[in-house]
Amino acid sequence: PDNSLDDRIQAAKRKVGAECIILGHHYQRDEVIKFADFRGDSYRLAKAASESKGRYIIFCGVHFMAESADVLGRDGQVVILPDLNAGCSMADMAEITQVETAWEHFIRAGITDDKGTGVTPITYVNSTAAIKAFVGERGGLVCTSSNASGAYAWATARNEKVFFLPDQHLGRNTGYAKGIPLNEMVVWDPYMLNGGLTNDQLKRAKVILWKGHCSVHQRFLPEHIERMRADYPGIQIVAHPECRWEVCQKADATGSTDFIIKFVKAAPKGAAIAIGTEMHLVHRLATENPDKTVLSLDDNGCLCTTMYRISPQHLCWALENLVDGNIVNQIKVKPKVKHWAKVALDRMLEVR
Ligand code: CIZ
Ligand code: SF4
Repeated sequence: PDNSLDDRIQAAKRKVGAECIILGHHYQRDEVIKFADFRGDSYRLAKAASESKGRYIIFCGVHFMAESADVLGRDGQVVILPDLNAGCSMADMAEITQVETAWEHFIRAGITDDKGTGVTPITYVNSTAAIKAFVGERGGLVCTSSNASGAYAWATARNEKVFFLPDQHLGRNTGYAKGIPLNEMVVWDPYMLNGGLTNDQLKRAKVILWKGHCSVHQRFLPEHIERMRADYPGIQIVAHPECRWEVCQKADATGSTDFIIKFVKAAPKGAAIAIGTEMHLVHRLATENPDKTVLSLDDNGCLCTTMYRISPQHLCWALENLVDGNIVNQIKVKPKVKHWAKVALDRMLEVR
């Protein structure tokens, strides 16, 4: 291993000083997250970005998170994503033009209008800034996995119907927890004519889910839980709500990455816990809690390959460039998109 890299990162960080804050998502590798001034789930990181005083934010996470930081940051603040290839396969499952097509169809079907009377759109934070803006302009809001329940309450106070993007699992799990039966939720498939739904189905539905998912979390299956319970009697299962409904139903608890961390910390000495989320967080929790048995729900461990793209080399490169006065990989949301995306994100920060 190249141990000089750590020294270079530390030296560059010292040189840029308080002007630069490094944010790290829980799914980052240990070699990267150890340099973060602040770690969190996407809600806490968005909040940290909105409150940050420094001129530069280096975002060790994925593209949509850096976009949100740019939208929420002060004027003149610069957001840097160390590797531009760090995207999110779930966010890529909803394109703004597809969302516009869906909404135009909703208008034709008579369930809403241009302003969102009739349907409140909610987008999970794992989506492009353009979609956040679309939602904000139609009276909707952004949610994260830690405030999805509050976002549903906010949305249904406005309209009975919710359009949830782009994660069908988070949308279904949250709607169900709010008392909406599965048969009152339909799935809009952007690759099918009219989303694959009849007007009657659209009219009767309380929730219209976008057909998107996280390829990492969707790999956890109910069979994994059954096997864990057989192998480790008394084991506690905690799953991220991006997991399938069948998995979340069988788990003992579900919640965001911040929730999962608290869950493991609060468990008594000697407890066994299996976790359905990205493997870097699971491994870190296992190391930090040697008095407990912390396992991945799937023995193979599920890796988010795009989070993994942020390497110490990329972080070093971004920092050393800053020392030289160069800004690399700046993430800049267009001013027109920024306005309504901020409306939707501000609503997210107000809802708990
Ligand atoms: O991208 C994810 O899976 C996120 C945002 C997880 C979390 O709970 O922070
Ligand atoms: Fe996207 Fe899934 Fe990776 Fe989160 S874990 S960044 S939802 S691909």
